[in-house]
Amino acid sequence: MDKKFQKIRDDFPILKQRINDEPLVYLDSAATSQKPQAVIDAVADYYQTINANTHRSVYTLGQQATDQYELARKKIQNFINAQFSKEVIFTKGTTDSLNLVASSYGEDNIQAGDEIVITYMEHHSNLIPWQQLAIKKHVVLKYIELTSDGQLDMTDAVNKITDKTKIVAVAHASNVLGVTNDIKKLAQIAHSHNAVIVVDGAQAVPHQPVDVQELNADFYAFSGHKMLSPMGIGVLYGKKELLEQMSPYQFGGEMINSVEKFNSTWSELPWKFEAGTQNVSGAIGLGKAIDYLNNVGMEEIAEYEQELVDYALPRLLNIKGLTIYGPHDSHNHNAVISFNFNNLHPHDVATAFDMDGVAVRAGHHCAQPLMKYLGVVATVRASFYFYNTKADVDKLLQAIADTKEFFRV
Ligand code: 7TS
Repeated sequence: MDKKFQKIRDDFPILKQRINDEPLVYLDSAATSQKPQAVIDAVADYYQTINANTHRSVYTLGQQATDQYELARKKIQNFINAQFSKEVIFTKGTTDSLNLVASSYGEDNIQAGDEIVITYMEHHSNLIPWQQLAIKKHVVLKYIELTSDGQLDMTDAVNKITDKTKIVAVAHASNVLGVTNDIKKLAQIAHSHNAVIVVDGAQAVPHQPVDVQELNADFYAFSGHKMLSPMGIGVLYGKKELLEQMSPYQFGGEMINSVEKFNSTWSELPWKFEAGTQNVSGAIGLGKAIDYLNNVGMEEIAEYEQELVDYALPRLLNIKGLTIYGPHDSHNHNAVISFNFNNLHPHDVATAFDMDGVAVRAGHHCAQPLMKYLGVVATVRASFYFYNTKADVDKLLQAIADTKEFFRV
């Protein structure tokens, strides 16, 4: 499998660069993925050949832009197996999608006495919208605990989700712990109490096949830029019957049916939630990214990334003075690996790695309550995608050895 994936690197022009006179080893795909030439070309081609505003022009370019934009929606529908294309709302990204649900569904359906349940492993974008809604509505926000190895404590989930719960908001995959959560099971628990489940899929959709109907997610959010496409485009999937009863999130052009002086009516799904000029080139880029991912195969991507983790994790665990957060068993660990070593500050570690051309993220990873829960201020995080190789893992191991030598630890 390594050979096929080795060749894939040629499709990503940025990976050919040298950083500090070393070949670039990009290990920050959890923050954003790199883009293949096909996606870069699709965006350029859009601007060179069919750029026009969508849904408002009868002339040829306007029609072509609209067709391509709506084709991208269809590709996303198939990619996540949504039942209807109108269940796919274009947004700016995961953060925007989750704010949409909190502002619209949350505002309309939460009342005093209700509870919202999230987890300790949430990214701020699946935490603050619920925290602020809870403050505004005077409702209780509950956190599902983690087990000692950083997995979601499903026994605690059963205890925390009750008949008072109206919304369960949970990451499909953590951006820190390398953990993938059992969304199907959590959805069952939520639904048995008549709560809806909102899933943050930012770290899952790029890496594994996702079927929103199989998961039975009520809402599912993800970002294009973490799955090969441009920044500023993302998706909110929502079940049709929920989206239909929800109020618009933003008001303005394109989202209306008719506007009178003192009242207005709204457009149908999905356009009710797409106010103003949309990121058409981004949507087309995301469509192209999905073509690319489908061509490689999501099952194969998942298997290959597992191979990388199986290779990396035991080697990292072998390093004296290095602490890994999240499960130590590689079969329970996805391609996000967070660690600290020898009391070195993560920023110093990441700066030292950069001297070797190795790009990793250091910080709280927009998960401050999780950092507190783990008892750390920050971690170093290496995150892999299918354009990484075992040679990249070896470079990471070398960077760790060099850093230890540099700081004499
Ligand atoms: N949810 C998770 C689990 C994430 O990892 C991220 C981004 C988001 C939501 C927000 O996505 P956005 O596209 O709206 O910004 N995570 C990271 C990260 O871990 N480092 O940089 C961005």
